[in-house]
Amino acid sequence: MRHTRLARFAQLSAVAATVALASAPAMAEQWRGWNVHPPEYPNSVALDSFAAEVAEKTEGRIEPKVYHNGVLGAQPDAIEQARNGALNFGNFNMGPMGPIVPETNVLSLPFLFNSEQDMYRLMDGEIGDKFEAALAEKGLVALSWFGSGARSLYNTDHPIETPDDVKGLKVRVMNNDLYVDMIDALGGNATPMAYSEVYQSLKTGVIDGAENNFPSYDSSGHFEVAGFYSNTDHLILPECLCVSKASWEELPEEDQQIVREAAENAAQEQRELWAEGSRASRDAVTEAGAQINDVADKAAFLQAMQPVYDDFLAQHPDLEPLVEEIQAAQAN
Ligand code: BDP
Repeated sequence: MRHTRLARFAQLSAVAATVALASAPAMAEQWRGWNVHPPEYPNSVALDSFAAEVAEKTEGRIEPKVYHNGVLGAQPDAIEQARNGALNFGNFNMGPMGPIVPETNVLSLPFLFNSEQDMYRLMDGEIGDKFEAALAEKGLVALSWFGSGARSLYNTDHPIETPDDVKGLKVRVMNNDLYVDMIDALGGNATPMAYSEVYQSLKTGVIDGAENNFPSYDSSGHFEVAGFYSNTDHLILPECLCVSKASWEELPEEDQQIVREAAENAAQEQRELWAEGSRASRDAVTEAGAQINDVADKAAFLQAMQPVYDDFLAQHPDLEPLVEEIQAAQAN
């Protein structure tokens, strides 16, 4: 008797569970996103907008969360994690992407783009499509392009006016051999290092300088420990809002469309915030006592860095047409 009642109870529970499952909304996908910057940084604000738009328009089917401040690890590791699906998305710079997606090294050739506007125009067009295809082959879907201004050199104790002023300086670079070659070409010693370690290394004299744009120089606090910023503008590097291909391929087409549109809107917002944020950061660091030195002869730096092009193209002749295409698209 007892057994029969229990069996009946079990049967009913099973029915109830099935009904509950059928009527509950599909389980939300929790997406984890990597970001190296603090929450108020232009990229971070745009990434949060991306997350909010995706959650809203998919009615909670995808719930992205952005982890700011690099808490999910250093960029090269985060790129690997996004490739293998351990992370769902991230805002990645094309500098540390080079060792993983060789084609993107083209973007790290110094003075490749004449201006941020040229970079945006070309990355938004067919040239950008070629980089997207290369990234996709390595497991990353680049949905839109963010800007990161122009990177310039900064150091602890003197303005840099000519390539000679870099001689003997220990300069931190992002993880990419091309940047080691770039600093070598100026007579300095390059040290590839994680972004999170640069402040302390400048402070303790492990390095004498680094290179970055104004918003990063400002938000990282590097201006406090390396007060001479010299506008060499040697790198205009795009960044992607990239989704892991593994996560992307699981999405129905309707959701892919939503995610793509949200990424495009985020890029629009980031570019606007970037223009404002760059000016504000420049003012803030100046106010705080950093000395900004407008380099009069940037061509001297381009000339000194020419061996980087020659060596790169000697090693990757297959990428020469792409370099030439980018250069030709900016000739006026
Ligand atoms: C910032 C980039 C970030 C890099 C950082 C760096 O936005 O992706 O990690 O520079 O220098 O400008 O490592």
